[in-house]
Amino acid sequence: MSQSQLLFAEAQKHLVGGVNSPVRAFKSVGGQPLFISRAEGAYIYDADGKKYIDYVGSYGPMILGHVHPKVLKDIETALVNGFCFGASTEGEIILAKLVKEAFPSISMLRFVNSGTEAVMSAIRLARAYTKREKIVKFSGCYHGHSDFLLAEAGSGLMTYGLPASAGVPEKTVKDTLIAPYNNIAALKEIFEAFPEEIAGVIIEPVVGNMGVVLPEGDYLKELRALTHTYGTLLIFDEVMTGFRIGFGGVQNHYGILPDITCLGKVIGGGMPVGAYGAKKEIMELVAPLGPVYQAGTLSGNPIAMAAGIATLELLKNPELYVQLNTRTQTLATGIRTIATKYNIPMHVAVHGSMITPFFTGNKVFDYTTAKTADTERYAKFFNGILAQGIFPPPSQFEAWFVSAAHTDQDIYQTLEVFDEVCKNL
Ligand code: KE4
Repeated sequence: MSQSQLLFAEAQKHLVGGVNSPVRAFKSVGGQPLFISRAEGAYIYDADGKKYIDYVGSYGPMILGHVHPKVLKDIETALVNGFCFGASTEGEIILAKLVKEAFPSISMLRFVNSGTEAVMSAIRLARAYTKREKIVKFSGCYHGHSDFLLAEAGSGLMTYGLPASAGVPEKTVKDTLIAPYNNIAALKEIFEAFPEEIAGVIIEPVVGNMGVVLPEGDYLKELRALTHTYGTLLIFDEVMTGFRIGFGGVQNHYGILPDITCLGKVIGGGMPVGAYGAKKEIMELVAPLGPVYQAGTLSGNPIAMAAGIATLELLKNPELYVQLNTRTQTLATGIRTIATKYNIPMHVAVHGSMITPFFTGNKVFDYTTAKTADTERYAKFFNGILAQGIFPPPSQFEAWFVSAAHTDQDIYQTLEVFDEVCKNL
């Protein structure tokens, strides 16, 4: 047995499913989950010392690559000054200013410890600000595991949410309405049905959690106009997309400003950080200024702030994004070429340094089309490339992440393995 297998066997005795987050269990691709011993740059090493080119990147945070020397140094410097105080530190101000510099729609923000916390707080804030209770989310979008967002579309036209998880009471999601992504007509119907009841519309403006799915045409512009018309707050969940295409988010790239932005992943540089922010008029409702309660023992943790500051300061280099996004496009072009060469139906979607190869001949523009992907074929592909030292997400419906540490040689080597595996897929 490999070390990963031995560790997984032991882990299953103590940790649910042997993991601390379900996707890591490799359930949808089969086989044994990897246990990682260390990582550096674009590479991770499993418990048996096997090296992989990493396209999981901790599901987004590791945009600079693992153990970036500057980030490491700044974390070490912070560590000797104390781990956490339950009191404010200058680092929280510095990181907040960097986030505001990147996101002009944010004039005030609050740090939390995860994307889930950021989104949960943003929804509470939207409900308090509008004095309304209904929220709209989109099929296939994931916003963390707070109860009222673990909702999926019911059958038929009515779009009331049904619990997407055991333990979520029906009444908890009765105010969660579900619309298809990239379908403005469906959203208009919801607004016409509940013209004065919707507190917020929350969306992954570019979706990462179906795999990468891009907004079509003027979808985001129409979404913004519709929410303005009905006095509903537009919440961009940029936990994954934040800093993924440039020093900012989808909102900068498409020029559509939301009312509230949720962030996570990259802003912590690998340490646990989430954030939500908006213009002052909205954020001033949050305690201690206003009646919206939200708190957190480790929020603004000085070590996490140091990691986030070092990361964002390094990301203020436009050349880094030109190189990173170009390499991602090279990977995408290479995958498409290989798929065509072997007549494998494939839709490859790219947003900055996020990429997903969907094993389907359909164009993927929403959850229904995403689900036409051949997950068995993806599983075979995944296990084939994993065996040859390439580590992508163990699910067809995730984004792959390229980092600034990936070299042209890494991309070339990845495509060589793809060709080898796709030959017999
Ligand atoms: P966390 O609570 O996991 O920090 O963030 C939740 C979240 C919120 N919003 C978006 C757009 C997200 O992508 C996420 C978390 N993303 C998943 C990847 N599909 C994290 C991986 C995992 O759950 O282990």
